[in-house]
Amino acid sequence: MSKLIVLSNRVSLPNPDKPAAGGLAVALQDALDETGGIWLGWNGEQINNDQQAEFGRINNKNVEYLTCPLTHQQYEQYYCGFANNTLWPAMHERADLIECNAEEYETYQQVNRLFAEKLKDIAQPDDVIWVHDYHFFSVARYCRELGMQNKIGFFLHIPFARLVIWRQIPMANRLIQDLCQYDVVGLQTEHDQNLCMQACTTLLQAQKIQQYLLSYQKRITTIKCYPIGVNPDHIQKVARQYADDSQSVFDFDALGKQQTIIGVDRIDYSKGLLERFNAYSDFLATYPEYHRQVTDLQIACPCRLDIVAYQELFKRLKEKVKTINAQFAQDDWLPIECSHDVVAHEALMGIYRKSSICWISSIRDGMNLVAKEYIAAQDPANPGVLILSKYTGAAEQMPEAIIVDPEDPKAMVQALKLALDMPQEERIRRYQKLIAGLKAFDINDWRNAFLVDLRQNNELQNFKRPGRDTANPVYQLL
Ligand code: ADQ
Repeated sequence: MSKLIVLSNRVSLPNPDKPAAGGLAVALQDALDETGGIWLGWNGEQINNDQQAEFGRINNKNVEYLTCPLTHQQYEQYYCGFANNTLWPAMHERADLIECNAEEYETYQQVNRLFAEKLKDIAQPDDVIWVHDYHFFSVARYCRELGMQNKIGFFLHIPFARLVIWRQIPMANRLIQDLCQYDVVGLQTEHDQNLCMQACTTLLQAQKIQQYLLSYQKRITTIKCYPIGVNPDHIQKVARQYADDSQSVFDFDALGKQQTIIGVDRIDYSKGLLERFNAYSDFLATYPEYHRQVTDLQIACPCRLDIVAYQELFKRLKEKVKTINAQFAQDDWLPIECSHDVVAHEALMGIYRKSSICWISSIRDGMNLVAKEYIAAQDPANPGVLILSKYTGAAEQMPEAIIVDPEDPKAMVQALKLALDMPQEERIRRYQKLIAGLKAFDINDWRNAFLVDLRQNNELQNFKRPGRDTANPVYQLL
């Protein structure tokens, strides 16, 4: 059987000394383990610009992990620059934060080429390559230039930008052309799938030949949504085990009979953390009868702190928490408890189970796995309530959550009130639909659906394009 090669910016190394890996890392490791495989990417370290990057190798079971450092310049211009200061804000509708710089784009291309060259070194002709996320729009182009005919798939974990945003990026056409060098481009939602198809047909005049198929130059690319999921059975089991974890970052016993709201986010402007804290503050001001009856528990991990927008957000967030606590705290009650720690996956599942409400307020979000993890972790007999931003990919699949517009402060306050007051019967009714949805398409289904389409794309490449030979049997199936 051909092996699977995964490329992602960061590689999740199996490490018994670190907090347990989340569902995505486990699902990819399982897929690699099944067929034998390689996971390739950056090791998180930096070297001097004049040093030569060398790949390190770790073997675990059937999987080989190949990682290398980036030079300081690559880190600044590829990672902090074009990936996170151009593409990330573009995809998350923050046109005001897009910085577009030709030199950073060149370095982004250089890093994409570097990983393509490594792929060329390690891949056999029948190996299947799965590239992850916005750091690597152009890898397939370089692989093709190096003569590789392998099946190469791309999954975008974040939203796809609208045309009006792409038009603000001078190198948009080039990037979309590069995307068409993949055999399968996977998106999180139908909405993203449509935006991606539209960008290809409008910017490149590529031809849509069937619901999911695009023809551009000599290649047929599948453009299709594969909504990422979680492993609900596993989460249910560990959440039960860890619900009474005495090592938890929050002391639930000390909170007594209070209701609790959990929020788990990287500190990123796409997550709407300030909008949520503002709404919580409005709620406490409007409904004083809830003081001492509810506590907001926030796990907010800082990230990308070498980027100014992230440093500023972290600062503003800490100030906001301080202000709300100073305004409303009473002797034995703190309205917000906030932790900036990385929490082990199992412990986090236990925290979800103990929390009455999970409040997700992203301004834009590819999927939002926290929403799915929270539901999977609930006690079926007494489940909590999910408040979910309409701007998450998860909202497309979880309509039984309380769906809210995080940019509408009044709607946010009312959503919280509704969640706090929701009777048990109604919570159970919503939970049953939500958990059935999670089980119907879990993380393994996501991975398998993508890989099946990627492997099958083989047959599509051989069929003749419309207008030439419509008698071709494969064409007639389309
Ligand atoms: P993220 O933006 O990181 O992911 P999300 O989908 O919520 O967002 O995933 C975060 C994951 O990290 C969850 O599994 C969560 O449990 C975990 N996590 C968060 N904070 C943590 C902490 N402090 N300690 C331990 N674990 C923590 C990107 C996209 C999303 C998309 C995912 C997956 O931005 O839209 O859903 O990829 O495709």
